Amino acid sequence: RWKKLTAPKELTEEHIQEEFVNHATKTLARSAFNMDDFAAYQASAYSVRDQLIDQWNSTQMYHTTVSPKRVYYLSLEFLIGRSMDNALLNLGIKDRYANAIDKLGFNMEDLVEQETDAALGNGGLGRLAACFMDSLATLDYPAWGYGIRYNYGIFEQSIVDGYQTEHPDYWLTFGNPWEIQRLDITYPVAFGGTVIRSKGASGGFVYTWEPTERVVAVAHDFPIPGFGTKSTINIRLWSSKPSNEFDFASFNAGEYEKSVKEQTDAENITSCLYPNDNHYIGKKLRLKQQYFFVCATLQDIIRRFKKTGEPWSEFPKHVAIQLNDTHPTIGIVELQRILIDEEGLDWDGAWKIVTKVYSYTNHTVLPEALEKWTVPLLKELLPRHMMIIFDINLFFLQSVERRYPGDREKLRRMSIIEEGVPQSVRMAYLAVVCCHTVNGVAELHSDLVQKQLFSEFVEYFGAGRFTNVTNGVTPRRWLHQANPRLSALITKTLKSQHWLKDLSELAKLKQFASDPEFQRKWMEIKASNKKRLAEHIAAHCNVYVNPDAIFDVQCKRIHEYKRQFMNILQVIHRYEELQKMTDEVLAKQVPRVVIFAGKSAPGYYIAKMVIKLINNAANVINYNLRTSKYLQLVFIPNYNVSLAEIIIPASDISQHISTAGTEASGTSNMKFVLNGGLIVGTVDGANIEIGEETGPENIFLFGVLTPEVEDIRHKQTYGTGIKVDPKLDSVVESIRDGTYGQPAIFEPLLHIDTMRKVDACFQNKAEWAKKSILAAASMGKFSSDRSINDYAKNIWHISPLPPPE
Ligand code: 26Y
Repeated sequence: RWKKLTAPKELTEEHIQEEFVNHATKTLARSAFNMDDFAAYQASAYSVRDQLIDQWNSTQMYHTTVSPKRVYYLSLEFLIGRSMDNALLNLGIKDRYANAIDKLGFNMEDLVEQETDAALGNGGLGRLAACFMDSLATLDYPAWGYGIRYNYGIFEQSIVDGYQTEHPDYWLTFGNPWEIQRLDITYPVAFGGTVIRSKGASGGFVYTWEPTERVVAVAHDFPIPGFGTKSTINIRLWSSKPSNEFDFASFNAGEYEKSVKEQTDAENITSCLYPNDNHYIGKKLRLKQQYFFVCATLQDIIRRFKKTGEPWSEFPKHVAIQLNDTHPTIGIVELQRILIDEEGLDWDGAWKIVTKVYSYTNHTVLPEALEKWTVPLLKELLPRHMMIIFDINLFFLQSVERRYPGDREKLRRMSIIEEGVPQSVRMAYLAVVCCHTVNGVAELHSDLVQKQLFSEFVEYFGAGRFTNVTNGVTPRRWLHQANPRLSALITKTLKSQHWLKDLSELAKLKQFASDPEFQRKWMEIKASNKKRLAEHIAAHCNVYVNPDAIFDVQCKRIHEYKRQFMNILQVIHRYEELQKMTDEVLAKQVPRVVIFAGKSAPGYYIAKMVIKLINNAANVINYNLRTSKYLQLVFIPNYNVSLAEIIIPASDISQHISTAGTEASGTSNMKFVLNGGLIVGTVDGANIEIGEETGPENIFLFGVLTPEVEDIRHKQTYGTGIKVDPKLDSVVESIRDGTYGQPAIFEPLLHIDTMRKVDACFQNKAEWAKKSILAAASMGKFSSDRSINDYAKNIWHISPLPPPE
């Protein structure tokens, strides 16, 4: 009877309309006379959610019966963006929905626009986690994402008088149809207090942690549908709430105010996402967030494992845990603690299990981004964990000492504890010592991780512990959804949609790269995407950009190492050159629209000044009536996933110009090329591998290689500034051609040169179209499906488990 009642009904247009009306009238309590686009969006969303829940339930039920090895992806950030369009496309029901809704008087494209982004991440690392979840579902892997359900996502940015201003992103105001609150799935989480050591029954010591603060974690499930499969996996995000037991105690003691404060303190833990990207700030609340979510997550994982009835030794056969950077690293210590203090294993038994379960992805080599919690703070919040970290370090250093007797300096350098006042814990070293595998996110980056960041650990543990998994992006969101017309053209040309499941099939487009008819269609789609972006810019920046110009884009977090400053200098230089031109020469210039977007961390002064400079320059450049035909400049406010979906399909070129060796990978570079944009970039991160795939003729790489950077920094210290003065033209020329050695500190000049090359190329329309097609057709490697298969095979050792039909 249950089976019969829960069997999915055929999803006809009529059924969709029934469900829509049902949710409008019952879930939302609206009448037909009171349905605006937002209500219609909500009604559609709730009915799509029902579809997701059906698939989710059968996927989970099936996984429970098979009990395979699962991967758990732990991340402080999931930058999901909108869900409706993505769910409709992945479930393959978008057309049916659009038709059904159309007949009720609504336009699906308008409804999709009503959704607020789930912006629970800063940038690359958070968006990567979201792409990985899409691939895990699409490839039928048994997988879970775990993280925090922040009440406030990354702040909203507006530009006031040229300056960035921040506004809170309370994204849950009107409820959230894309989550299922699980009031029944809760776990206690404790902080603070002391540890009591006593003699155990078998003679050894036992440790009892008596915490002073208790909160509760409540699960919220975000179903993630795969594309072209029934597999629907889950991101489980935890929300904190006060624990009743505890506040009763204060309440009964007559301390009403105290108990209310404890309530709000508890809820504060999951209030907001820290808006720093690649910059560590040692805030106590952030450490609480980290422990809060891994503590709840491990209880959930262990509960699931215990259902198998198998002994602890079998745990690693059921569980792989991936740490998205060091942010969830305290989870390693938590598992060791649970196994020893709660499950009664001895140290070695617990250690064997822990080290078979965890693996760690490093996303940056920038020293200022590496987490180092101070020992006093860790002791205060997590006294038992601090003891365990000291023990892990002790055993580790003892074995280093055995290998390198008497080398005190080596012990100091490799110690998980950094000496100083106060001492601190190097979280990356802790992760390297405890994980079976450590990976970087692009070939060059993984190389630097091994040679620069962890070189002594590579020597000590062997190179086998270290590997590379080059990042990728999901072609479902970043081509099929963001660029529906290009997706349709590709499907029509390849006579199948299968490329969306196997992106390497894009290579078959290469045979059409010189076909004038295909080029025309390809470039017409680019032109219409540019028009769409131009409309957005008109609405949000009050600038009417020339859609026939080269659209030259740099959108990403504002950071010194990403060198937006160098880019804006190049733009100002270009503007000044235009001023000197006669009308005749001016008329021959290739028009250009330069587009910046991106958020700065609220406390990052220099980055904020770069935003101000861009906006000030825009105010001069755009109002010069003589030259604005040839050069326009805009800063589009509030860069987020939804805006990226408009900008990326509309770019002719995009800039990825970090100092060599600083950008671990970059992932938007992949998205731009996938959409037929060309890269202007340095020899850094994934740019290198993208260039290998496209061939050097279809990417504009410039600048020096990583090993030269150090050398140059040194020279720069003793060198003098350079002036771009016409009188020095010949001098500059000789610098450029290398007469005085590597032209490294003159990268701004090389950047200017590269932009000239772009102008020249753009004038040959057919050649440009060919480059655009060939580059996009070479992007097979950069599907996150390939990344996930790499992880599954080489690190997690898990297999796909497609649900039975
Ligand atoms: C410690 C804390 C404040 C912190 C918070 C966020 C540290 C780092 C981050 C975020 C880092 C990040 O987004 N890194 C980016 O990861 C991408 C995915 O691997 C890379 O493509 C990109 O190059 C890298 O900067």
